[in-house]
Amino acid sequence: MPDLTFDRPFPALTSAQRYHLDVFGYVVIENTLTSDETETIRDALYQLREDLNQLEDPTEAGPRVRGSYFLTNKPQHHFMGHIVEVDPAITAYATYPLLVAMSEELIGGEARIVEMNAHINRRDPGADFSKPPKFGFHAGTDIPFGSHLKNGLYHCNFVKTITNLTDLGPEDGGTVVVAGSHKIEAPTEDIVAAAYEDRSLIHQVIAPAGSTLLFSETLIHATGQIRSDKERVIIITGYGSTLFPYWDQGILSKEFKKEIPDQLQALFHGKKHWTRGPRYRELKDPVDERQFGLGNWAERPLPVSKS
Ligand SMILES: O=C(O)CCC(=O)C(=O)O
Repeated sequence: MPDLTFDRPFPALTSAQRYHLDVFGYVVIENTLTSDETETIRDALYQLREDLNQLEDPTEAGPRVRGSYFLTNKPQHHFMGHIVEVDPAITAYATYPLLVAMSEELIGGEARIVEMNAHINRRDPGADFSKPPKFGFHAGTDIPFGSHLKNGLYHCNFVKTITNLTDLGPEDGGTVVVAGSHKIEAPTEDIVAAAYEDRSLIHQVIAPAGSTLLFSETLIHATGQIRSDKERVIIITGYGSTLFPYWDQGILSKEFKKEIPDQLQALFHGKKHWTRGPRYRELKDPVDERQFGLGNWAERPLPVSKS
């Protein structure tokens, strides 16, 4: 009997979105969240920052707030780790059928959550705006291990969704990527040097609040430079193939574990075996147009039987 799972669209991307993803290693889907959902998640993150700021030791070693802690704690930058059980709206984001399905489409198989965090950041007071910016470019997995092709389409076993909860104009520090680097097996520093030589190779997220960047972790990426007066808030879920372990300090509380319904077990815990639930499309396959709202994470409907 197949493992119990929950209903989600497939394919989740249009052919054009899938093509963009293949060519550049990323795609931005605007307005995956409504403005109310965006505000609710943003408020939950502001509250988390406030709660963490009350702690004597808000680091990984400290007592934590519902599992979360500061990875970076500077006046201009709060990076909050392991936020998955901080607030039901945040858990709903991690289990949002549309985003899970988009990630699975890029993985080429069933997904599990491997990482969840958020950044709230402002312009760096020490930044030198007289020169073109340098970024903290990195990738999360290497091309030979992370990638495979099926039906001519690119797949990666570690992917991320980053949703901006504030509007991102050109000066507002949207994530930057070296376009197409998910397929270039040259040393990262050589690719980055080429991109600094021709900055049109560096693409930056510019999108209204509530939009989602989906990318493969083979793609070289970084935080953009904030030049405006605006604060940026983003929420990130990392998804991997179900046979992968959790990436960082992802210890779920006993109370939270008890709340996870059967159909979300694999999404939270992965699987102990190697049946990774392949999910493949062809480029021409039409998008599944069913609408899946953010909804209530503990009540995700089961798949509709096709018989
Ligand atoms: O801050 C950002 O926009 C990018 C975050 C990032 O580099 C990551 O999640 O690996």
